[in-house]
Amino acid sequence: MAARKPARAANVSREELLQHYRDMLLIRRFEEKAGQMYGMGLIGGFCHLYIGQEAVVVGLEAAAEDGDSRITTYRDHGHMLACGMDPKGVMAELTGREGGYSRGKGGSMHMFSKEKRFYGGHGIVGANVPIGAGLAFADKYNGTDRVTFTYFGDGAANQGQVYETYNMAMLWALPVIFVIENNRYAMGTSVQRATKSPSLWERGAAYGIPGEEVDGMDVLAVKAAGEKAVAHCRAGKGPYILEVMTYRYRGHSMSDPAKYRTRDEVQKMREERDAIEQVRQLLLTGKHATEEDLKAIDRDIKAVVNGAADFARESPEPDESELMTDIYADA
Ligand SMILES: Cc1ncc(C[n+]2csc(CCOP(=O)(O)OP(=O)(O)O)c2C)c(N)n1
Ligand SMILES: [Mg+2]
Repeated sequence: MAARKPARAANVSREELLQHYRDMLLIRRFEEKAGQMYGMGLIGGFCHLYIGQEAVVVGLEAAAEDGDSRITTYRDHGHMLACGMDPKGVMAELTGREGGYSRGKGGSMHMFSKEKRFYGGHGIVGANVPIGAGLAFADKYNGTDRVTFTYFGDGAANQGQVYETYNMAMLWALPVIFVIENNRYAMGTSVQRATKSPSLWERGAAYGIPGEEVDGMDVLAVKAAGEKAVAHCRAGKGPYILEVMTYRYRGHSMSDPAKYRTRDEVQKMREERDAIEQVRQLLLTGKHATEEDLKAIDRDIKAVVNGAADFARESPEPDESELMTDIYADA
């Protein structure tokens, strides 16, 4: 990936940089806390952390507007925080408590918010992609100019249903942005081992869908690409593909033997490409903030995350009477 071009930062306001910094840091600190709570046995089942990929969802949410929809995979905590869902409700769901977004019955991979138009949280690889196109279909059918962000991974990009969806999305000019979060690995299989056509966004050409590759460790580049994609969709031109090149620092899930990559590789990405550190440097070198200011932000965010963890611990487990509720929608 190319090094940051300093010119890009010149047009960005102090407030915007600080907002990106806060939003990315909230995800990182939240995920670190979730990792700790998993280790303590307070979170059970599957738990896929988003650490390293923060700039993807923060940059794209900065390009979204109220009323737009988002849908993603099991690696979903960052998406929920970035679209403004309450960290308390997310953490309480991770711990299986009544105060969680799915009242403690969904867990890490199954949370939703009608208010924020966040449609989950899906455990089956690729399965959220056609649902995302369906959301866009509904928006178009209802005559709105809303856009749906449909996130999936590099591994999911080899799923057949993705291509059936591409075909229909282009045929019907659906306002959907397909966001491929290319973190270089599926569960443990590198992109190079899984495919001979590693440029994943270019596969859209077979269906006439435009797209581009984006540096996913540069939140400003992600936002700029997101704005372009949103404008394309809102103008009624149909779908757009963003292949966002990113990296996850932690294992695929909390149980990952990590034999498929070296520690050096992870360390190098953290040291040289970290998205939060890049914004931190822009804030400091541009004299937008001092080390003290940034420490204060970190303290504030840690307080929010600790508050979420306390709320989760104190929230009761769902009552037995909830066992058969929320299975079917009310007619
Ligand atoms: C249909 C299906 N096949 C296999 C799995 C097991 N599985 C869960 S995540 C995953 C890897 C997906 O990798 P990628 O799409 O790159 O997303 P990432 O985890 O890197 O975010 C696999 C194979 C699954 N959940 N669903
Ligand atoms: Mg992946």
